[in-house]
Amino acid sequence: MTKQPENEPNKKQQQLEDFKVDHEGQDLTTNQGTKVSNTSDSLKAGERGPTIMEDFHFREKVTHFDHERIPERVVHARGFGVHGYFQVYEPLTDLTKAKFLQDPNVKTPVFVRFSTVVGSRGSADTVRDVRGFATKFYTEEGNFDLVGNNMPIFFIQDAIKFPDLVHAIKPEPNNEIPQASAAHDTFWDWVVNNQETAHMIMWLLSDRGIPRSFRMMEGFGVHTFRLVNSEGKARFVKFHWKPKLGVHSLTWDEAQKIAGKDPDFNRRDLWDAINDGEYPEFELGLQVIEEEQEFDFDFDILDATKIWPEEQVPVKIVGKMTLDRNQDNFFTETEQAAFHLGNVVPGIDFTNDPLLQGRLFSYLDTQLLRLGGPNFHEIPINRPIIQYYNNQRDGFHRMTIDKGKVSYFPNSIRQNDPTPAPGKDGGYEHYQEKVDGRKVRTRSESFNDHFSQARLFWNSMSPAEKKHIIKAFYFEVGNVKDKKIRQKVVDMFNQVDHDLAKEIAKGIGANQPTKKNNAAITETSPALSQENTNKSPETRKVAVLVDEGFNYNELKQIMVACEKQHVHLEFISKTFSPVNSAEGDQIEPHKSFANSHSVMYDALFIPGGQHIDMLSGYKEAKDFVNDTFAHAKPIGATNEALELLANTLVKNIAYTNDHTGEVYSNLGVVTVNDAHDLTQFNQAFIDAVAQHRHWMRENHDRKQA
Ligand code: HDD
Repeated sequence: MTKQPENEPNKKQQQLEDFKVDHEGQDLTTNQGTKVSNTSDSLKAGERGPTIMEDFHFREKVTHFDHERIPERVVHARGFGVHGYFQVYEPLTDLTKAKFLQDPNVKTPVFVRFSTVVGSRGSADTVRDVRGFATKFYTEEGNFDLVGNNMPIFFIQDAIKFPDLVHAIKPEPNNEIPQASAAHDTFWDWVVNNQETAHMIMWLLSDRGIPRSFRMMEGFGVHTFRLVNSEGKARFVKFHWKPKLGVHSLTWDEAQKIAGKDPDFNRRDLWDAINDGEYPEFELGLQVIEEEQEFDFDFDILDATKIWPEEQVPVKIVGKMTLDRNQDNFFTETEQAAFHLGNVVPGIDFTNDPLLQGRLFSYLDTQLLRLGGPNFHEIPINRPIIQYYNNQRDGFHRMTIDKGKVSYFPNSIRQNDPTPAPGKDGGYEHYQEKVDGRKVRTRSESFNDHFSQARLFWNSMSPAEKKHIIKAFYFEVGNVKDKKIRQKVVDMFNQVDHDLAKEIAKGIGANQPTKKNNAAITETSPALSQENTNKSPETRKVAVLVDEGFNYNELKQIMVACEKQHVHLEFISKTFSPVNSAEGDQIEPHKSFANSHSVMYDALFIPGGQHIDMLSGYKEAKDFVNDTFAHAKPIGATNEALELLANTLVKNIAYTNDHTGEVYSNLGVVTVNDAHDLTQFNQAFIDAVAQHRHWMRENHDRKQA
């Protein structure tokens, strides 16, 4: 990942500057600008008397407070926004006339809002859910919003089902339980009655449903869009965001624990990375299908429950987005951001995907309630970087002062201005797709295969990923009280894979399914497995356990090695008091055991030294090792620290204890004994960190330490 001081103001940032207010060094005033002499005592008739109506400051302050909240988003309520910019690698003139995709020197400002879907605004980040990945490009031709998710497909094929889906998946209406992730009885009842969900359920119950970081997940536009070039030639396209850091996830046990220990885990991670100058980068990828090839596939390219397997339709990487700036104010930026699929620029167009068509209605509609009227495009975060001109007027909170008496078209008083621009002058002209049909409430038969791609996904998973999916079924469906629904889940997924269904049945107390013909898919799509993702140690967080008498020489060596590769170390001790090494050097712990836990880190390192005697006596230190081990994360231990491992789960696998000074690395546990120069050890440990998880260890995590 490149580290670049790219904080130069871009056009969107310059525009936002005009709205920013710095309160430092200022006297307190009312909203009318009148200075206030006392804001802690209301105006009373006598020291112990009643508060009086005349207190305009009291009334203004409390009234404003009473009205501080707006409705949260009906879905994707919990989100976090960041700023950045996008640059195309080379002109895409052949594919599209969209201006922001022509010039590699142009940096188009973007605002990205990442979100969970089901939970309310105050819920936890690490629940099992789809993640929203919405990008607003502030282009010179107006705003383009790519409102996607971290999964390339969706639950349903037609937008008219969306209210049913959301009612089923949100907390059950009688008691608002469960919070934040999919409801149990209602959701699974809905799933078994809507078998088009099969493919999406496989994604949701896979590791993709619990990302390690917003920086480490893919983004997808999901629908099939159109790109249109200046000659009017159109092609079908799917948009992808590929994170430079690769796609990585938490384990389910971690995700649940983090939800309690640090509910802000994903937003904090993003905020910290940007503040530290480690700007997340995502490459934009395009899958393109020629119009003539529309019917060449064994799936319908307009069906949003289907991927275009990357092996069949390669993803062409065309540009990069860099997220380099945190917001100044959560409400005015993240909360007031309004995304809409209908925000497109010339050169980007729609298709007849019925899910896409319905979304085109919903996004504008929902903002009218959420943001209180039709002028939400004037809110700073939503404004395009170019001025808009039209005859729309008035409404709540209108801020633009439109001059003149004309607000209609056509007009002769102002010679028709503002005048519609033809396509050649940049006016948006919809692609003239020929359509002809009867009005019918039916679905195309080509949308009927719900299981082939669900099976392709299953086939493509590594053994560890398959195991995680099965366990996710145990948790999610195991919580369904209605046994009939549980049985129907088994029968439904029997159509994806018989062995999968047998495993599900075992875990949820359902009858074993009878063997049926599964979807006849034997292929795999390697791009679907996270095992094949980019692996790098950069920006990973390593917990280092220290106490009085640790070996500073060892710590120093690992600090230098990790810094070179952008791996972060955090020192954790019993308390926050400075800790002395045997050599007399002092370090300050970043965290104490009370405010840290292994689930907040990607790896663990324990340096040698006399401190091991003390650490061995702490339950928290042992828990750190055991949990890190159980979650298949790297563990490094040098010299005396090996003694600590002997009483933990690590003893279930082979690690060195001999005195040869040789580095030993087994299933992500990296150890060395009798070594002073740790060069070799450090490299082996950082390599283990780059691997992220050592899943084979999951076979060893049951035996008691
Ligand atoms: Fe949606 C928000 C993504 C289907 C109706 N959606 C919303 C957001 C994302 C998505 C990322 C949050 C935007 C933000 O950060 O403010 N939605 C998707 C994807 C879908 C999808 C990838 C399928 C491919 N959505 C979908 C359908 C409908 C909606 C079918 C309605 C028919 N979505 C909404 C909404 C929301 C929304 C109600 C709630 C808040 C908002 O729009 O601004 O209009």
